[in-house]
Amino acid sequence: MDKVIAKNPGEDEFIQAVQEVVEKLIPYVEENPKYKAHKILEKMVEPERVIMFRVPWINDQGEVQINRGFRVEFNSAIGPYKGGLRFHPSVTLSTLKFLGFEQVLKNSLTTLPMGGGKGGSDFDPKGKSDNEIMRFCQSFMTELARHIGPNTDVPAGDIGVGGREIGFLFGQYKRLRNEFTGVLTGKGIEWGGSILRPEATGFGAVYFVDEMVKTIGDKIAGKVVGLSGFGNVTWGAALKFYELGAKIITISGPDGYIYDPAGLNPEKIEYLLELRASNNDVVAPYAAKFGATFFPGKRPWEQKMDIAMPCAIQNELNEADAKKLIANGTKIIAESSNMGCTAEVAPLCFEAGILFAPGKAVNAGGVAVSGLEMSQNSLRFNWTAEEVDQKLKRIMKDIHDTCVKFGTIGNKIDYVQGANVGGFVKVADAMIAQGHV
Ligand code: 2IT
Repeated sequence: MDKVIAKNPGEDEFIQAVQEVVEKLIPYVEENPKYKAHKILEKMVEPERVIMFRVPWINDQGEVQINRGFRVEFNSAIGPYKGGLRFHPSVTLSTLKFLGFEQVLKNSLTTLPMGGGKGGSDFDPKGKSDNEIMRFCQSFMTELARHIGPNTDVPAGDIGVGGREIGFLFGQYKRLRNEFTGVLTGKGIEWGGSILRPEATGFGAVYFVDEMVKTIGDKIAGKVVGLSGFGNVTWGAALKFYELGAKIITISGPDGYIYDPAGLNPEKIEYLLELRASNNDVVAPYAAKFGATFFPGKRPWEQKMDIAMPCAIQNELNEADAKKLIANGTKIIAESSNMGCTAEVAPLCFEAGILFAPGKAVNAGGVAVSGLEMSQNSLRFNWTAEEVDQKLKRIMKDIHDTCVKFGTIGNKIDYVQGANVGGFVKVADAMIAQGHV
């Protein structure tokens, strides 16, 4: 860790992500000296390649704008680099290195042959017109195109990158290369996308939580659920929680959170899509429309809930929030955003005897269905919703089984240890088999 801190100065998020993983891996590596002999941990914390580039574009007023673009190609031991693109003003190299590092282990957990990577830009989509978004995406892809490909690196969406952006990015790649390939996932259904990819992260997270509640002899029906965010992940999770009979009482945005004691219903859940499409990054209008309460500048974790699921961004649930949740009787905290909780939260939950699961396990359904989209593109064939859903369920159950296998300590499950060790083994063994590269 001293070396990682010295080599990556100021990269707090990356250091946090590495620390959480390494703490859980060291005992395992000590028991299995081959990993130490091959310096696998030291290799894994160094990305295979980092690409950083200028993204110039012209706004609707005719002014030149300059953003910074990135792609971190972290690890290709078990497949092409795979992972999303994040467009958000908070994006730095540290953000994308933490996300890329997490993605390596997450993708390994899915059981599919995907390496790990992440990319994006500090571009802020808030308030931008469709034409501005298109010009930005075209400029971004003009550089990115030379580094990616269906057998090399396959990006997808993340915060700020949804179906519209993937469309603009795909169009520009196809125009530059004159190739119609599965170079991106999250494509529209009519042009190579997989059915259920938009729902997959949220659905997968709920399937995972369903496995978690079973371990305590309980079920999702009747549970009170607090979600944060109002984007793609929150939408998918809300749909599935509602279908399974849970009551969803909160959503949130950068402006504050909504408390809706009556619970979200399909009409309210569909309204999230409208809020997102407005490009304003606010949830306040929900309160006026549906007669709920808006708490400006606050986070949902002060409400009483059985299941808390952060679905927005990293470090959005901290130690004080977790203490409040535990005192209020919360039984499960399941990260659906990547590293949704600060470092103190997982150990606190373990001590208190409530279940905590990390993002790399809980939210892996998104990239898993991206993997299924890649398979369908290679087959030049489309699976039905039932086929994709069944495979997604199977994968989430497998990930849960892996967490139990590697994370059981006495009569408790340490999902953080289970996910980290379970994700690590396959990548580490592949790295050893492929020699010092
Ligand atoms: O964090 C994630 O796993 C994603 N944003 C999805 C990545 C993907 O390649 O589908």
